[in-house]
Amino acid sequence: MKKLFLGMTILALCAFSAFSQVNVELPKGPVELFDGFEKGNYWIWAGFDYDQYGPHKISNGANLSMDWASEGRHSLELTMEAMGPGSSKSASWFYDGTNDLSGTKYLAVDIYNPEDYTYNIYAVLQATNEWKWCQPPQSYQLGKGVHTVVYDFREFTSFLSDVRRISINCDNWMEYNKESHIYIDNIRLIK
Ligand SMILES: [Ca+2]
Repeated sequence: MKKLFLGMTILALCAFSAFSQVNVELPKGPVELFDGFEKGNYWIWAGFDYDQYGPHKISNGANLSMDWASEGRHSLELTMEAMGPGSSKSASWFYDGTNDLSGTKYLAVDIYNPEDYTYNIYAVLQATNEWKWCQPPQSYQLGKGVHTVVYDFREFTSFLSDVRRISINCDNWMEYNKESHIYIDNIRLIK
């Protein structure tokens, strides 16, 4: 009986952790708002025309929204197609522009997932004429709820004076049978 109780407790804890919120403590350092989506939308979604960079993406929208915000009144709503058996299960939303992000050590983002699905979210910067791929090791499994995540770009310091693209990406291995969405807001640079 004791063993059964212990087993049930462990199961309950596992279930809790699967839906618990991810709140990464912000590293110390000056914080600068990069995009809070209050001054327009500069983000686009990778879709059919993105095939030259890899397989078809399931991202199909990037729109300003007032449904949720962690800073100001707007966030960016990122939408995805259903993830069927033949789907790439990979989505990407990006901001193209030449930015001097010198001195940036970390990128912090608030993410709201209203769905009953878990998403694997990571960030990538591409820099210089060579579009060097700068991908930090962090990747977060985000269940339903509001999360704050931090990506560590310290190993790419020498490239950050000439950033050409900032992308938020979602890779999943499960099959989700309906279109879904997440929201991002308050993208901060920590220097
Ligand atoms: Ca905002």
